[in-house]
Amino acid sequence: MAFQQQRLVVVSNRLPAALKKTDDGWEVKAGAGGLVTALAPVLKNRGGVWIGWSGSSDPNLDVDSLLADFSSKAGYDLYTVPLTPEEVDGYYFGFSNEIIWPLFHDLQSRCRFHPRYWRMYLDVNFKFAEMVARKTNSDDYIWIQDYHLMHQAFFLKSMGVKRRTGFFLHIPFPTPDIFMKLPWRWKVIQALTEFDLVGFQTMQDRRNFSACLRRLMPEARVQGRGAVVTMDLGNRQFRLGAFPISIDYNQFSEMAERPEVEQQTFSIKEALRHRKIILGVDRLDYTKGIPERIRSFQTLLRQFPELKGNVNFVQIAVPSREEVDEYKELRTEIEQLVGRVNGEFSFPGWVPVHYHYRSFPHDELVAYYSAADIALVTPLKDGMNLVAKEYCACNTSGDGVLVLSEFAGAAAQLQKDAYLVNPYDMEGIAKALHRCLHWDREERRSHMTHLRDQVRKNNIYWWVDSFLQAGISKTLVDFPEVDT
Ligand code: GDG
Repeated sequence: MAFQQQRLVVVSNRLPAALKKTDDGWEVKAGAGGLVTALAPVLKNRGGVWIGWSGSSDPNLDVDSLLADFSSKAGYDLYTVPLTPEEVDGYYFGFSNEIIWPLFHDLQSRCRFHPRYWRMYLDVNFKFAEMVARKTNSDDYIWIQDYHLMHQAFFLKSMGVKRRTGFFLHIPFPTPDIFMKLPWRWKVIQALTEFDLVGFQTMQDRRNFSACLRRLMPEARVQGRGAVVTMDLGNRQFRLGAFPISIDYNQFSEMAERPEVEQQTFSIKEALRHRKIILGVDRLDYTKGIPERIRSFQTLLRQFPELKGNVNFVQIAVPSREEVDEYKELRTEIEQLVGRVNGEFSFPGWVPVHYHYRSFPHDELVAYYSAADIALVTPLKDGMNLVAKEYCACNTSGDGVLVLSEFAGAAAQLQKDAYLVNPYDMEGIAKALHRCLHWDREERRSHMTHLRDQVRKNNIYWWVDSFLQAGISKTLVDFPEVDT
């Protein structure tokens, strides 16, 4: 069966629909975040199945009928894996978010290696695999998403269920000196080798994985060259590839040109009195470098006082993992910092930092991207970072500048035309901002044109096709290296 026809089954921690309790009962909304933004248009286009958790652990809630309407509008089937509060606590908040998330972002001091988390992670992965086995058949292509579900192929095989499986890691893969700290390193690596294809965001992530694998399984040998290679373990083989995720370029670019969005863009600029706008957009997460970014803006105003009254920093922070203490503390830290910077510099008619702690409707977000003179995307480490690409797609004037962390996966593809910075270097970022604010129109346009071309060409559909081709085709042809 050609890869275009094979039924696609996406499996991820969360379904692309979020359930929210309101005064009138339950509301079903499309989920936020990179994964949903990336995959929803693809499944809608080709049809298929999405398996995941609904976000509710209420045993009395009839999740399936709540989701039926969403599913028929979305154009693909949804199947829910029910999870108890204990399972969510151990597998999601514990193993996924207190161990793998910080460790894979090189922040090992934030890890809590509780054995209970590991046991719950395995139990929940088994539960997911049982659902996959029940709802799919051997002609389907099973595409597992992200670090919550690294044991899917392992459990499917242990149940004797034959499926074609691919796994994509949305976050970075660390170097051996960091990965080896994981108490269950061998079992995690071994489970990943059970997939037919393991995909990473960048060549560097893929190289890190190969280095860890060779450390733990010295018999492993890489065969081939390019973005997709074969890993030979002696008795079996599997594929490894780098597939930088992207966005639906046309959707963003067209939305930015809709008259009502252009009106919003204009209103934002008017409200800020046509001062230069520097924009940050992130889930509120400690990997995104938000406090460091605010301090860099403070440094900019201190070092270049002529900018006072002429520039605004707008930070949109989308609430994320709000139940977790660390995220609550981060929110407080950011709010205090914003207060400090505004207290230091504001004068009547000018408040330097505009901070929004909420999720914006899609069209308003696009209007902000469109209005911004500079996107300041400075994660401490990031698998890819879709915000960087969305900014380019929305910059239809071609006048904007992307200032990008060298530790975002997106830097590998966009390094030639983005202004790369070290997110920890506040003076370096201040200098970069100052320089970009003074770039002439021609320079800005030339870089932005190249950035937009790159994102247009390597868009979300290109990403899906490259992954599925590597996962489903028998031979590996035409997979040039995707970045350096
Ligand atoms: C993970 C990896 C990787 C943000 N604010 C609003 C809003 N957003 C949307 C953006 C963007 C998404 O959230 C954030 O995506 P990122 O890629 O920046 O980050 P993560 O959520 O951490 O995603 C990351 C990604 O997976 C995909 O593989 O790139 O490295 O960490 O799409 O538009 N959306 C709306 N309102 C907002 O206020 N509607």
